[in-house]
Amino acid sequence: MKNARSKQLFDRAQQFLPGGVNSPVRSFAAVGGGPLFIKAGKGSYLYDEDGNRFVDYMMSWGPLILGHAHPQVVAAVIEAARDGTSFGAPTARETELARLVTSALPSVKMVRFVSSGTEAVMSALRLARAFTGRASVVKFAGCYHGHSDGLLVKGGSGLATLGIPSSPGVPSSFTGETLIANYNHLDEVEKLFRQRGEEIAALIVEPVAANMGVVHPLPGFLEGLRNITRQHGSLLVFDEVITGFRVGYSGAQGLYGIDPDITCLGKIIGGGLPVGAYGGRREIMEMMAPSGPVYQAGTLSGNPLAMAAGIATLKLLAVPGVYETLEENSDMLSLGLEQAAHETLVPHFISRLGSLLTVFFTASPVSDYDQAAACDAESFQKFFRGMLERGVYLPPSQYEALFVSLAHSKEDINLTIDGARYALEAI
Ligand code: KE4
Repeated sequence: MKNARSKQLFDRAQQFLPGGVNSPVRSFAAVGGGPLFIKAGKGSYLYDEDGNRFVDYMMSWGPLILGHAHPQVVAAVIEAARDGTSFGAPTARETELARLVTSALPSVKMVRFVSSGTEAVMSALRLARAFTGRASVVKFAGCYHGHSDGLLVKGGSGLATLGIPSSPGVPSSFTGETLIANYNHLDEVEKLFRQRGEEIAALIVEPVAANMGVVHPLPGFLEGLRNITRQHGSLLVFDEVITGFRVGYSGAQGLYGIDPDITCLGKIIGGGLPVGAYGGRREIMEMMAPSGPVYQAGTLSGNPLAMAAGIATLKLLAVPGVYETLEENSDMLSLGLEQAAHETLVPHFISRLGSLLTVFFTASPVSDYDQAAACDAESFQKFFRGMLERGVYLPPSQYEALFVSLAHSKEDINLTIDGARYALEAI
């Protein structure tokens, strides 16, 4: 595969950008070799600077559920841009996107737009602490909620432990109020709340984990979190930055019938432009300045171009049959990958929910972070490389999800399955 131009661009990028990228996971560090520099995306395809075409399952890490450069999304952004790119003042588009979000998610009566998922989560936890008057926050090992200081933590050994900073530059005083439990281990959460419930402002969870690979909540897990937090006067925060409008038009909360107190969103609601959001019931959200005392602000929050892209995207997702098409094509992909892995005798566990999918290289099911971390990273690396050689671009990490879009055709999926047979035979 030609990659001279990407190499040249990567060498140059590393002179000006740490690691040559603006987000670490793009660096291909987990899969070896340098990253490919992308020139364009169209529908289900990525085109790199060396003229290679790939069927893309990274899809910008989730926002592009309609595929790259959807004509109606592009047209909406161009139309908005003709009237200016930013005003720092309220616009009708912000209210329209807020209306679409609140009508899709019954637990969200009011919403605040920001510019990233990190910003949404950081603000949501500040709000939860203010609303409850408490300081501690519970998160799960293997769940990722953006890079705000208090959430860059890793669990110690054993049961729920105090968060230990997982990055230099984060003082232990910033993570001392972050408590860690294991995903799908409700017993650990029960014990933690018995011990410290009155100190806990919120528990934040990816309702379907997708940052340790796709890991389903076990039956009763989410209901248990809802009951335990309610019982102790803590808020339940659903981080639906990935699952929001991905696993259904009403997100994971609609799929599982759970009403969180605060929901965080991102990715899809921006249609590929920078948008994050957090929302919940009125009595909570009205604590946010200027209606209440909790401060949060942003120069480009509610940016008109991003709002236009989000509105166009959500309107297209509201068309009947959209999620059925995603389900049909994602199921076809999953079955094909399962068949290919079975034929090549490669130990695997394929985890799929809707158009989110992960191929774990392990012989046993994955339901928590320890099991995900025990997967064979070398096999994943060979799989990634083999797929790239056959024109299929996967997220460059075992701990990410493949994102199927409405632009992926049955031909794309058959090409992917053929590529998988080739890639798996090399393992
Ligand atoms: P951003 O700040 O990257 O917009 O969102 C942070 C975030 C919050 N919550 C969840 C569940 C997320 O998955 C993310 C970000 N996702 C990663 C990929 N899984 C972004 C990719 C990257 O860091 O470059």
